Amino acid sequence: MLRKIVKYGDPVLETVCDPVPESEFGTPELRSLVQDMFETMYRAQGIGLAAPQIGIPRRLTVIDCSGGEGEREQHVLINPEIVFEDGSQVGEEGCLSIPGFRENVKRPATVRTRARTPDGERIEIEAEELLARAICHENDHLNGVLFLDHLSRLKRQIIRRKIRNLRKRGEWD
Ligand code: GNR
Ligand code: NI
Repeated sequence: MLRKIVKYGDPVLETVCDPVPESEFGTPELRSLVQDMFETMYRAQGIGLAAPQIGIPRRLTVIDCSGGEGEREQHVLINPEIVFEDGSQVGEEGCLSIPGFRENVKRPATVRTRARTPDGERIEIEAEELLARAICHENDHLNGVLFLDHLSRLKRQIIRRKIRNLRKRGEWD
């Protein structure tokens, strides 16, 4: 089922999300939520999606950076923690909840994340480049943090003003 992606301005995007409780691992409800998130992400041509972006304040993200060519490379990270970071990379970042805006953001070059799968298995993934960036971006969403929060005050103010104007013209939400 396709879900609606909430846009910047909705308070759910600035909420610290709650962990998925132990009792939900392995349930059909959790499995179908994950499927809905992939469907919604692929339809919107995103490389990641966090549950708060569909209005659900839970610590759950899906990622696929494979770019549509060849094999899909699906990652589901539930209650993730970043346990190691090293180096840095700067690259363009966007967000499905802030459509039309892209800015350079500094992120670690390498990250290691520890998380649970929908079945409750414990996994660890070490990532670099775009996958490392996506993991950081999605992890931020679970803490109510957006890529705008990594920009200079000036850049953030300019984007906020543009969004205010879009909203006035009824072109935002
Ligand atoms: O689709 C997305 N592209 C992207 C590009 C660079 C860094 C992070 C991302 S994630 C974003 C989808 C999204 O908003 N996920 O929360
Ligand atoms: Ni995002």
